[in-house]
Amino acid sequence: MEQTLSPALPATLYPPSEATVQRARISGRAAYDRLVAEAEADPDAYWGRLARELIAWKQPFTQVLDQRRAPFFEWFADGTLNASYNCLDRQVENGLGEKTAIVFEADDGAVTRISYQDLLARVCRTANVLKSLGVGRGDRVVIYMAMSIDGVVAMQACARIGAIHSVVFGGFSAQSLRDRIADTGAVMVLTADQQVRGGKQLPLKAIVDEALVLGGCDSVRHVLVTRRTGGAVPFQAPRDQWMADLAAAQPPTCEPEWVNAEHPLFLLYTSGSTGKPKGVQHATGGYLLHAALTCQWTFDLGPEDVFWCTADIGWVTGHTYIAYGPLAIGATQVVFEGVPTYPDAGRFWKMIQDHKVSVFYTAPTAIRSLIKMAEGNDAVHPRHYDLSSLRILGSVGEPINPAAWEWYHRHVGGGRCPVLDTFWQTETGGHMITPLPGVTPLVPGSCTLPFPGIDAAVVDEAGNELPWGQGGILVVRKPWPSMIRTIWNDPERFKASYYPEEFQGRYYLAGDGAIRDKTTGYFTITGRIDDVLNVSGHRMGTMEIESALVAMTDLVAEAAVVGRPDDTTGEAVCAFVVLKRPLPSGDEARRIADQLRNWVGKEIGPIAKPRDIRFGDNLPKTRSGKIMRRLLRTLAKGEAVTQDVSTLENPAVLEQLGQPY
Ligand code: 6R9
Repeated sequence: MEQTLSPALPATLYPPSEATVQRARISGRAAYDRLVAEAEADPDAYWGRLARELIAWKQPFTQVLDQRRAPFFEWFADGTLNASYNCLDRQVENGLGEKTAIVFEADDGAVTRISYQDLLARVCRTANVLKSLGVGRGDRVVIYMAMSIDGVVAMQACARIGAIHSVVFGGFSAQSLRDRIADTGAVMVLTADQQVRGGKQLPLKAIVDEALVLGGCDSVRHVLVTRRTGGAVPFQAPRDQWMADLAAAQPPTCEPEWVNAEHPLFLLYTSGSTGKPKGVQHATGGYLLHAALTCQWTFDLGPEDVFWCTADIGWVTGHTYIAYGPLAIGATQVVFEGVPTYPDAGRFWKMIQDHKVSVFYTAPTAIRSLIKMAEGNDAVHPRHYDLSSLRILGSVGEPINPAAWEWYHRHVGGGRCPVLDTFWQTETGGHMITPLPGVTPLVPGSCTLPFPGIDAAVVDEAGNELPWGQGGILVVRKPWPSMIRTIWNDPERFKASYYPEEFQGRYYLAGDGAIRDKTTGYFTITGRIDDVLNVSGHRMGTMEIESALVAMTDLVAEAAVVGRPDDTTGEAVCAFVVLKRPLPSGDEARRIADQLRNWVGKEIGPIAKPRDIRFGDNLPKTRSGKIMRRLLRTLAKGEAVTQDVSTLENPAVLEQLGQPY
């Protein structure tokens, strides 16, 4: 008989503080319930109301949701708008022209501020440059730039003229860049001479050059280069030009291109479970609505806040919570070029102190590594910084284990700031399941309840809703405005991935497993569906075991758990562990492995004990900081690694992790 290991949510609930409730835009459970009820009673009226309140339309829409081509849903389809107008002109017209839009801190600590009116002028000049080179509505523009004001300007400039941007993370290789340029059929690439991270100058333009000769990039007519370091870069006339030279010759105004709400705003490539990355396509109107709305409701951003999202613009988080959302509501935000550990691991805390950041949004992987650093060197512990400006903390990208949550809450938030564990995906455009600061009592390890209007559920393989307490497949029943529209060039893959036949098109399939708490109904994400293990008929999330391991805070810095096939038990649990002490071997390694097994056995149950445990100096991660689980599964099976490991920071770790104990 299959049995579900309960997630055993800790009993501690952290209720919102009186101060937070007083201040929050959405206050108290009753307010949340009213919104949920409004959305349920008449989704069109609910989303239509919000779309009218939060977005400035050139031509108002007359229909909210059009389901005729389901699952290719359309929202606000006959309305017209411009995303850049909504983010910039609107603020200037509302008297916020002189307000700081972006506080940019460079790798070396140099700070540049730009106001809304100056940002608008820069976006307009850049938009005019693009237009003067024949780029227009519907053309694809690939952006290969680092964290910078110029990067945000590039995205906004595309939006202004109706061009579709596709940002490629500046850490991706020439081959990945080529694949994305070829798939989008981009007519232009926007890049910079170099990027600077952790005191090092790294190439950008040179990688574009490499990508463009790999074949399949004939569509690219222009490469425009922003100057960052002044380092020498080869130029190929007439294809390559300096952006600054062209922009200086352009006027600082540019009439926005009014597009239909369904006009694609951007393509962003993300990994699927197999094969080549998918070009996730987002639509202008619905996406912008959710970006703005979640900034207001989840982050509770107001005029006096300083928001800082540490994501890179190469990921969806940097799109929604840097390039669009905060600007669409006229907030002030910090944009950071560097890395959290340079010049030391106190950088984040120092920046929060210096810029008086009030709402801070980062990833569990960053928190876990900073915990490890702070424990190794007290000088970079957050307690040495004045973090009293903080009022809300957020987490995104992967499950945050309770130990990291507690540390973040206590040492960064001083025990007074709610930690919002926001669950969402590239495909969902913005937050899906998340606490709201003035509403939701928090439970470490749970993303709590759906954002009002998001109809999330946990179902079994046949699509039947499961009772609370039983783990299953996370789905979204009703469409929502910021959902993925299609996969670029591959509508069939869109349907197969997200609206598979098993569910007869009834649900959006997130690709994650989830379980709802028996009494609160809170959601806990149990990991990607392919990460859910089944050992002797017992179903358990890899995350539960990881959490148990990292709860040994004096010994374990980080852990990742995957399954490997086993003839008798179906699957066996394999744990990859980074210790807070030098890499062990031989008897010592065996002794520590046993200690960890016994601990997990005690924490979750004997069934969850890892069959084998492997130690490494670190874990293999993608450049975005996600653990490369597929690679770990290969290692766990004892098979030769055939995956692309070119993005690994420390390839030597593969050998260490090959040894089971
Ligand atoms: C925004 C983003 C999406 C996948 C998603 C899930 C994992 C993201 C999470 C989380 C647990 C959270 N994920 N947030 N898991 N709790 N709060 O990260 O988008 O890069 O597309 O990743 O990340 O597995 O399916 P993306």
